[in-house]
Amino acid sequence: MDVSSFPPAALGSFEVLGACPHDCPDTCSLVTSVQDGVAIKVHGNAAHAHTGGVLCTKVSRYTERSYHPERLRTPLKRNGPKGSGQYVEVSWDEALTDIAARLKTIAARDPEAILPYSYAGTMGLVQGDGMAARFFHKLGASLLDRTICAAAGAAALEYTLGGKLGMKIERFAEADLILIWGSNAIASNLHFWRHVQTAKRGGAKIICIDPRKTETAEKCHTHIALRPGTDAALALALMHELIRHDWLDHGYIAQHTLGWEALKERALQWTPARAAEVCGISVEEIESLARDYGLACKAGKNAAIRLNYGMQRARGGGNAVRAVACLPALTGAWRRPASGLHMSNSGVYPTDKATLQRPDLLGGRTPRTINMSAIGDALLAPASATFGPQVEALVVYNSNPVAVAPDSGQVVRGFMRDDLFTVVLEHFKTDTADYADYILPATTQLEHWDIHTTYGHTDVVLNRPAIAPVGLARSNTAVFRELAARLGFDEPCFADDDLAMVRQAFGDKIPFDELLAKGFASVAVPDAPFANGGFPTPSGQCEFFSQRLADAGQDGLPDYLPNFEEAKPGDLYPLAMISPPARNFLNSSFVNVKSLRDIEGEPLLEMHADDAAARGIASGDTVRVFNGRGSYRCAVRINQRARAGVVNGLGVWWRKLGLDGNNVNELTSQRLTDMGRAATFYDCAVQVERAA
Ligand SMILES: Nc1nc2c(c(=O)[nH]1)N[C@H]1C(S)=C(S)[C@@H](COP(=O)(O)OP(=O)(O)OC[C@H]3O[C@@H](n4cnc5c(=O)[nH]c(N)nc54)[C@H](O)[C@@H]3O)O[C@H]1N2
Ligand SMILES: Nc1nc2c(c(=O)[nH]1)N[C@H]1C(S)=C(S)[C@@H](COP(=O)(O)OP(=O)(O)OC[C@H]3O[C@@H](n4cnc5c(=O)[nH]c(N)nc54)[C@H](O)[C@@H]3O)O[C@H]1N2
Ligand code: SF4
Ligand SMILES: [Mo]
Repeated sequence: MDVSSFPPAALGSFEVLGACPHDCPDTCSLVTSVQDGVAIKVHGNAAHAHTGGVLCTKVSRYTERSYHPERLRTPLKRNGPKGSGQYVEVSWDEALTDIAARLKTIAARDPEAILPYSYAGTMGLVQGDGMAARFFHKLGASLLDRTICAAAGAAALEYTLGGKLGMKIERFAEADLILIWGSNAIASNLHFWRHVQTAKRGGAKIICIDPRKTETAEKCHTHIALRPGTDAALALALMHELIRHDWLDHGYIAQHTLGWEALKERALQWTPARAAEVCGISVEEIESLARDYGLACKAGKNAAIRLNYGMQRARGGGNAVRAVACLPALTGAWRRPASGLHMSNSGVYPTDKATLQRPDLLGGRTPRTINMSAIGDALLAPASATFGPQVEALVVYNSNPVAVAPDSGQVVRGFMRDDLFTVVLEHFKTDTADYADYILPATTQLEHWDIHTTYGHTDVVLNRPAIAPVGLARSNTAVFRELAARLGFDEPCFADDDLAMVRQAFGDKIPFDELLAKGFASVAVPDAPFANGGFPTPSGQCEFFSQRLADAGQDGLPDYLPNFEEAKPGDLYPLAMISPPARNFLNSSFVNVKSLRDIEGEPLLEMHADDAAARGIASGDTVRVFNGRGSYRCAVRINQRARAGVVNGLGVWWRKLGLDGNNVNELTSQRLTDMGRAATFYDCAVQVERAA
């Protein structure tokens, strides 16, 4: 196949295979229909089993996003106060020359005063941290701790199972019992939901554990609406019941686990009554869940847990994931391929990060690491012996921190600093772009090469350009290549083109011809990875007790850690607020696509009828949601989705579309989780009142 024929010639109709770039476990294989150089429609690839020819609503509107009238088409330079959104068009040459000069001056003083900030706007290995990582490594810039999403769960899984590995997602179709724990699959993991439906048709029982009655919870047989941040208590009480009824696999425990006696002692302190109190649910709900799970496992049936990120965005998120991840080893559920647990399989890929990202270009330097989940504090921190130099320059790509990072009042104060030089590579004038000194127009997935791994299934998916760049947009790689040239970086890797980098991602570990021909290729992963133990932990066992955690001064056993902000009745801020994503947005992406925004309506707080009545609030009222960090006004909807004591502020709206020019992250905090130094978005106490 002639790879130089992408994007296809200007005239004629073509179908181009691509990959969905978004931060979603499904990583769909896309087919873009192109007519005379214009992308007409993006479809799901029917030949890719995980995609099954179906895309979510968001990405089936991808052309609406790519050709959006507000798409950035030229580089822009700020000519008004920070945050005013006033810009003038400049040439690429002018922008890049000035940016290179500014970075060079700062780097000459101290390269660690420069901070790259990026996340998963695209999950592509090349447009993500490919050329950008090479550039910042060579520069010696500060490193970024990429903790905003999954770091607590990832660390917890690593401590317990040894890595991000678990059941194959397609095996859920054969399960007899599925626990969907901390996941709104219909919204955020649609292709997994197909397997749940298959299992359900085959007679499986489906149980959802989620404080919110989501569209997923509604379609399950049972919904357990626990209080946010209490999953570890629930999991320990389940262990209590498994022990009490002897629904255990003693052979598996003896052969393949570490710390059983200590865990048993801990779990026996967690009676269902005690956990029910903590979780705000009934003893019967706990006993019945334990019976379903314990009896299924004891009978050798397939009991599968889909553990997702909802539970780990609170103080004890790592402990919660550890507690749940112990369950399949206690019951021997790991023995069968359609049984066990899946959180992420992203650990299976043989990605050649050393070649892609070139950490060797650091040349022995060890720059400090700045935590992206506390970017507000980092931008406002003065130089000090512990912090290092003040951040003088920020280069943002693939992320919209002003909207998505916690405690956005503080984030905005940081971005407002007049002495901070900010460059934002973007598709749109996002909330973050409004604070940039330069905004550089970036290509979308339809316009560049890339290659993708995923955290849901176990294939590699190739993305090839379907159309030429819109306007003067340039790929992230092109920008960092140009900046490298202007800074005189002459290592050959800075001249690699995107296709060369796509090939470097896996070298010969994935047959590139197959990728080119089909658009995807599978990685060999064992069915039932822990059927015979073989956990990639230091002990080779499933580590109920973790010596590594104990050495780090933490509890070696999983335990329940109350939220930082417990939100008890009578407290100044007595309501717990969670802010899970709206179904038709992807974090803050797609909020500006009108057809999708119209489905979501407006920024919204869901509230239980009792909490509303106590405050004289009626559905449709405008309410003020507030705590010590800030205040946010939006419409309220009183419905069954919210449990008593918990409000749901669906995210992540663009601040500039909010009633007061802000969003729900005005209220969330920068405090970090027990493991992984991750964000605690769902550990947030608020008060709500009717707004005037
Ligand atoms: N449509 C859509 N899809 C997405 C995204 C999106 O924004 N929109 N985001 C993508 C990204 S970046 C990610 S990380 C994933 C996230 O997807 P998930 O891993 O599913 O995580 P969340 O959506 O954060 O939360 C999932 C569910 O957990 C619930 N939850 C909140 N707190 C708790 C708790 O303490 N315990 C329990 N048991 N449940 C709790 C929430 O109510 C929510 O329904 O989805 C991806 N897919
Ligand atoms: N309150 C609350 N806040 C949350 C969450 C929550 O559940 N509640 N979820 C958190 C989670 S899980 C996550 S992962 C983070 C996500 O935070 P982000 O990773 O920042 O995700 P997005 O908001 O989708 O912003 C991605 C941006 O990247 C841009 N982009 C996409 N592709 C490209 C490209 O090729 N080049 C360039 N230059 N730009 C590109 C998009 O236009 C978009 O503006 O948000 C977190 N924030
Ligand atoms: S966002 Fe997820 S479900 Fe939607 S197309 Fe992309 S990978 Fe598929
Ligand atoms: Mo995420």
